[in-house]
Parts: sequence; structure tokens; C-alpha cells
Amino acid sequence: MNRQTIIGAILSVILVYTGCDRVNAPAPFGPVPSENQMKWQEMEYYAFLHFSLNTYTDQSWGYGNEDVSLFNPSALDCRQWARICKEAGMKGIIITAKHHCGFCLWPSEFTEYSVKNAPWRDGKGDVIRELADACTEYGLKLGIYLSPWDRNHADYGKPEYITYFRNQLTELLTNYGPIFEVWFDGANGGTGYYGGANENRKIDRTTYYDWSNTYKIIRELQPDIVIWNDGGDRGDLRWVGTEAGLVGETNWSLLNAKGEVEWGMLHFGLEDGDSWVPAEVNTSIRPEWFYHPGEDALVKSVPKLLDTYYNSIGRNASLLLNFPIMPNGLIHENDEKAALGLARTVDEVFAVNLAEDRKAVASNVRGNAGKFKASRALDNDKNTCWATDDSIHTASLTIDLGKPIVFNRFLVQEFIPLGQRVKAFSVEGFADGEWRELARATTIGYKRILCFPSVEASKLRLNITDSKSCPIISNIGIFNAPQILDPPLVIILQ
Ligand code: FUL
Repeated sequence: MNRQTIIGAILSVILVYTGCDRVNAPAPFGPVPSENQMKWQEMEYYAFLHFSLNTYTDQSWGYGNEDVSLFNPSALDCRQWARICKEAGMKGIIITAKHHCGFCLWPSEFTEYSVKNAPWRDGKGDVIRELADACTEYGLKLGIYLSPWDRNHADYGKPEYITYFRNQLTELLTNYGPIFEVWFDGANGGTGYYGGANENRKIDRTTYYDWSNTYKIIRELQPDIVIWNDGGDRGDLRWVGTEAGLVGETNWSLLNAKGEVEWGMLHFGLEDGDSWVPAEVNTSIRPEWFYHPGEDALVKSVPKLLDTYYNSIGRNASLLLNFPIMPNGLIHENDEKAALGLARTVDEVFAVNLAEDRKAVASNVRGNAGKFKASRALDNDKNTCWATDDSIHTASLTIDLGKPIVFNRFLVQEFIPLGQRVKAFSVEGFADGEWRELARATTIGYKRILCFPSVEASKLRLNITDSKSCPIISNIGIFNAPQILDPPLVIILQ
């Protein structure tokens, strides 16, 4: 043997022993997210803004005949909106460029029913332009809500309207820089002004909009966009079947590309769905979407919002939280206080990850490879994972906290670029020589957060009790939410 052969032999013994780079990552299992869906998922939290002529008429849905001259906000300041969203920890803003009443917040060249005929800024204003600029300044992404239903337009219900709708989309997706999400509401057809016809117009939501061709235009103009659609063809994201601020405890990021969608599929996803269609929880910080002065005292409390946070972001969904804009063009101070209160609270809860860089062992490590060992889930790097051998569908990972520590929150993330796998898991704490179950849940997905009463334990064990394929866990966190956010109860495990 020459020297190189001997060194090579030694290295391969080391590699086999540590299992290093020779062990491949698991193959993807089932549908996986697109790059755009992945980027969107990582945003987690962003704002909805509802602002239109309804803001001036105290309505939820405009009929389409409201006078454009009503639109005259005295203090409109998109920088205030962006500042609040940024301070609230949000990553983007989706605005109602056009709600069902048809009024456009930008000076569309295809209709007279827009800001260009309003007294605001002498008809020279463009809310979308000002918001796009404010988003750039504050490092936020911009999204567009464009209502497919238009109660103002004379052609609504006829083929000509589809051309109009696409022209508007083209304006919005061409003139305002990158758009991260486009939102197509499911409310479609009914009574309206329709250019003076004042009638009831019904459309077939499955065929009228010819979504597949509209999607082609969208993706060509904005290749990085995600499409939310509750009106017909499946988009990239799904509604969760409620506006109350929660998704199912079981939440698969899967649906079938074709076929009827029942409520349960929206709320829980579809375990065996053939497409990746993750959940977005949309809810308002007040009871309604548009501003109504009567709701100033009904802004959701911080505990209520925190609940929403756990029931959306903590359940493998994103959170789209709405601020109604006031007639003067600003977000109300009560809404600001509540949103910033939530941000402060979330920061406090997740300030210190008690699991970070702790010692961890797993019941199985893929190929005994260092690159898939248990501690890869605790290294604060979303691209490294604990993974098991292909044949393993139940496994556990034990974290040694070094000494008894009080905690009450558990966070876990799957490496979803290779699919969503885990069907059931539990969390146990160890104290005084005994393991006790702290919580039990079903799916994990991109992110799962479990809340339980405070416990004092020296070890924590994650048990994957059922998985579609070998589990791949990219991140684990253990946190101790301040007592004020939890009943002041410490269970000493003994
Ligand atoms: C609903 C709409 O009809 C509401 O007005 C609001 O825009 C909400 C986000 O979606 O379906």
C-alpha cells in the first residue's frame, strides 16, 4: 500500500464510523413546496389592510354606486401603516386595491371609478404607489387584494369583464415592483349597481374567470408570487374555512389539485392530498374588515391575539392579520397598541431557547451520520436536521437540560422541502427519575408550538409516534413564557 492508499483507507474508516457525507438525505416524500411557497411560509406573519369607499359609508360591502368624492382621507400616511406593521413583526402588507364595490385605490386607466376622480390629492393620488414606496422603505413585501367580483362594473358577468379584470391585474403586477401575494376573494356575484343596471348577476365561479389563463399572466408578470384563491381554481395557498383566526390542530399542507373542496379539507388539509397547498389564517384585529367607529372598543386584546398566534403560526399556517384603515387614512391607535402588544409578548415568550445547543440523543440517527444527529435540530440552523433511517417511522429525541428547568412551550419544525411527514407526536418531561407526558399532538409541518402548564424538568423527550415516512426535524425550541401569560402553576414532576 502506498501512502495515499493508506490515508484513503483511514479516511474511509472514519467516514463509515461517523457516517459522514456518505449518507444521503431522505428522498422527498409526497408533494413538496415550490420555492415561492417556501419563501412565503418563512414570512409567517403579515398584514391585511381594508380601505375603500366602504370606509366612508360604514358598510362591509359597497353596492358599487357610492360617490367617489367620498374618498378624501385628510391624513393618509402609508408610512404610518408600514411603521406599525414593521414594529408588529410583520413581513409584508396585502391591501384591498379593489374591494367588491369596484372602487380602485390606484388610478387605473380602465375605469373612472378610482382615486383619479376623488378629491384626495386633487385626483393625482395613488394609494398603491405610496404603499409600495413605504414598504420598500420599511423592508416589507407588498401584496394585492383584487376582488374578482365588481359591483360597479357594467360588464360584470359578461366575458368583457374578464379582459377588464386582467387589465387591472396587469397594471398592478407591472407598475408597483415585486408583489409577493395576490388575493382573490371568494365572494362572487349577486346584487349590485353594475353601471346602473341595479340587478342580481350570477356567475359560475368554476368557469367564469378562466383562472388558469389568468394565472399564466400573473406568473409571467411576477414569477415569485403566490396566489391565494377562494373563488375557483386552486391557487398556491388555501383558506382555512373560517375568519375566526385558527386552523385545525391537525393541519396538512396538502389538498387535491382537482375536485370539490369540503370545509374539513380547508380547515385540516388533506392527509393524502396530491398537491402542496398550505394554510393561511386570515382574521381581523376587530370584528369587521372595514373600519366602523362603533368597533373602537372592540379591538382584540393581546391575550386573544396571542391565542390566534398559537392557533395559526403555531399550527403550521401563516397569519394574515387585518387592520381597518380609518376615514382619515390612518390605523387607529387602539389597533396599533394591540398589535405592538402582541409583538412584545411574542418576543418575550420566545426570547430564550432553553434547548439551544443542549446535548441531545436520538433513538435512531440516519446512517449514524453526524450530519443527521439529534443535535442538528438544536443548532439554530434551519438547513440542518435530525433525520432517521428510511425504515423508521417512530423515533424519539431526548434533550438534556443539564439541571431542572421550568418551561411551558415546545416548538418543533419539520424540514418541509422534503415533504410533511409527521402524523402524531408527544412531549415528555423527566424529573425525579420519571418521565411524564406534557402534551400530545398530531401534525407538525413548517412550525408547531405546544403550550402546556409550566413544568420543572431536567430532560425533555420528543416522541414521534406516527409518521408517513422517516421524520426529518430541522428545529426544536423549549421556552418559558412569562407567568403572566400562563396560569401561575408549576407542576413539579415527581
Ligand atoms: C371576505 C370579504 O367578503 C370581506 O369583505 C373581506 O374582504 C374578507 C377578507 O374576505 O370574503
